[in-house]
Amino acid sequence: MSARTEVDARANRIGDVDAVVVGAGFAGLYAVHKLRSLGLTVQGVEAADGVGGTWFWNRYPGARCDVESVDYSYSFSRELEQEWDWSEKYATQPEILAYIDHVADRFDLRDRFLFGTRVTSAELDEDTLRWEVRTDRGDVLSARYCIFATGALSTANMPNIPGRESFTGDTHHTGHWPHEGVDFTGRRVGIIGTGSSGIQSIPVIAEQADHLYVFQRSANYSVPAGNEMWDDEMRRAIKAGYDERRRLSRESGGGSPYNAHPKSALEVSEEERRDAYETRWKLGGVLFAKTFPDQTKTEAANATAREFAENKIRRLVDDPAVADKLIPNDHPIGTKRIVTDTHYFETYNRPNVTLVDLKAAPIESITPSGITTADADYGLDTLVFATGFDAMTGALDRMRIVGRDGVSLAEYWSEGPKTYLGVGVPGFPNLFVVTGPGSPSVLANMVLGAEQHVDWIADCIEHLWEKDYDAVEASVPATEQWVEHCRELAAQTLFPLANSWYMGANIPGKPRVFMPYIGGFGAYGRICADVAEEGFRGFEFS
Ligand code: N01
Repeated sequence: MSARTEVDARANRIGDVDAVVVGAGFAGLYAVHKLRSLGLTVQGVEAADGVGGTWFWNRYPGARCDVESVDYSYSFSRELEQEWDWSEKYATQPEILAYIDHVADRFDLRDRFLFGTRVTSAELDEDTLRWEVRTDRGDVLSARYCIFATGALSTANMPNIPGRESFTGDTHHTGHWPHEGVDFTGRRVGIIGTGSSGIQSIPVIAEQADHLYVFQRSANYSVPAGNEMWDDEMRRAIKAGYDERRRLSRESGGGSPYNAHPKSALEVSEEERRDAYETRWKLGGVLFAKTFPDQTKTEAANATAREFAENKIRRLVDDPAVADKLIPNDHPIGTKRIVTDTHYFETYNRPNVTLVDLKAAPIESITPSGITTADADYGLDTLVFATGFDAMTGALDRMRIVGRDGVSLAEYWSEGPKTYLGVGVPGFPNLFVVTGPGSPSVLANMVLGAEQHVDWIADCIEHLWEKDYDAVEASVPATEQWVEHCRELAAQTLFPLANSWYMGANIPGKPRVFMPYIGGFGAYGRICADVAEEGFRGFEFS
């Protein structure tokens, strides 16, 4: 029986709890564990039929994490660290989901969740300062605290291409991949999108499909993962080194135990620069963006990294005309998330793969039998949308979250998300966002980020109890200052130049604002700790 069927059979949950946690991904599971350990009554609610969050949904072929498995794992339990064996450097989606399933069972978290159940609204009762939370299954919960662990990349973006619904073949979005998998054998497959999801799945689909057409609007930078299988000796070394790895990660810019070369890219000799890039390239993946500290800060430094990456792409792709199209020319390298790939560029050397350049000839429509661009018709049996997400705010905006004076979160954020520390929002007392906009979030290791946020939220709730307060709320001045601080930090970088999902640029009509905090994971952690130490400076208590 699926969780959804069980939900249909269950009675609606109606009643009072201390906290509602929305989402059963890494963040939500840890929030339930942590708050329960403080003695709170907690109700988790999860739209999916199981735990895992992004790793529950994104089952497309080739899906892996671009943070090393050993780092992209919980640090709150030494026993868990020691008992779990990662099999490779960059874990696949099934292995990460198995890990999350293990955590849910080991810490007995599953029965705290309503699965197959979507929160539709959360409304503040201004008299009692409690939240009334409603779900699509008819549950009505009253909670003192609402913790939104709804993920930064959880709301799939389906572009409104004319004729989309008319296609008579199979259609899939990478973010909602069927559990039973998709067989591409003998099929003419089209894939729209060359972000991380597209670039990870393209080589695997190409191996199966009769022909794969890649519909690329913008080329993307990608660095090979350099993946490795771990043997027992390596696993022993990893387990012995966890403490130091975590310490370095917490102090780092991105939540992994790596720091940039100590000098500017322009300060070093050409040879030293090339060696540094080569070392990072071999290390694999997204960390290439942080080889030098100024790499995403000045165009001149960035140009050196671009040149290095371009040469690599040219060496990997046989046809120079195809290589030209695969080299990005519209954004500084690293200002869109660099993809971590496995044999991506080489895939274009296969005879059964065609790169369709949508900059040269845009899609005009999707037809019953395929895709029509400005200069050709492509007959397709299967269409894959690797078109990304309404990032960081999408999941929150889609719920009706109503705070003081009847103002909804979507209204309050209509010109871009405004938070204090990415965790609190003025007018929304006792509502906490985990790894929300205004925190390092997607720019850092999301698992350590979630732990840091949840621990901080738990400390804040304990502070409320100690002082005998009912509610905590981000103040307007502290929020305005924080939003401005985040904006200033972003303006000192090249990130605002890219039409990225960090900027909301991938969603028509979304305000163009750089959403995460870019001051670094370590710096952010220190700010949060200072705020807490100073009696939660910038928050108001009632
Ligand atoms: O989504 P994306 P994603 N017509 O937004 C194209 C994380 N992640 O799912 O760039 C044609 O990056 C769009 O084109 P353009 C990771 O943080 C991590 O791939 O807008 N094309 C783009 O090419 C990542 O950054 C992992 O011109 C259209 C693509 O679709 C984030 O999730 C794996 C279009 C969307 O790329 C998002 O990645 C997967 C249209 N109408 C994801 N609309 C790992 O851990 C959109 N596109 C490795």
